[in-house]
Amino acid sequence: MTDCIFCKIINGEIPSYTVYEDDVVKAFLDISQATPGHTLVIPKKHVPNIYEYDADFASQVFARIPKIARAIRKFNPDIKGMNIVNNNGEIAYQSVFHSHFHLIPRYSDQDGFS
Ligand code: DGP
Repeated sequence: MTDCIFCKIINGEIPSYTVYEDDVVKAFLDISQATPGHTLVIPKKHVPNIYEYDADFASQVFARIPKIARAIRKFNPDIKGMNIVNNNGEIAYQSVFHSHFHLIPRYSDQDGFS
């Protein structure tokens, strides 16, 4: 999709810090880090939200999330937990309309993210 920020990140028009990439998803650091290591996992195919996932697409995308979560956790032993968040629709605080999953590492109960 030509006007989509995340499609531009996938095709390299907008730079990003890549955490993981394969033929189905790309994972990169969120520009606005809720906590250090805050990563977005996005499908390479442009879909605006979760309602557009069929079962096969969902299984491909979802299967990759635990692997990426483990890699982030392994990278920093101070990570004590992780929130995984997926916003759908403006009312649910979605601001980029290319489906994505926030992987937000948690360090302590005072890491500034609630
Ligand atoms: P959401 O509110 O759930 O739609 O989250 C969108 C996230 O996308 C938000 O945390 C900021 C991030 N974001 C927006 N533009 C860019 C960008 O150009 N680069 C990166 N790395 N992240 C972006």
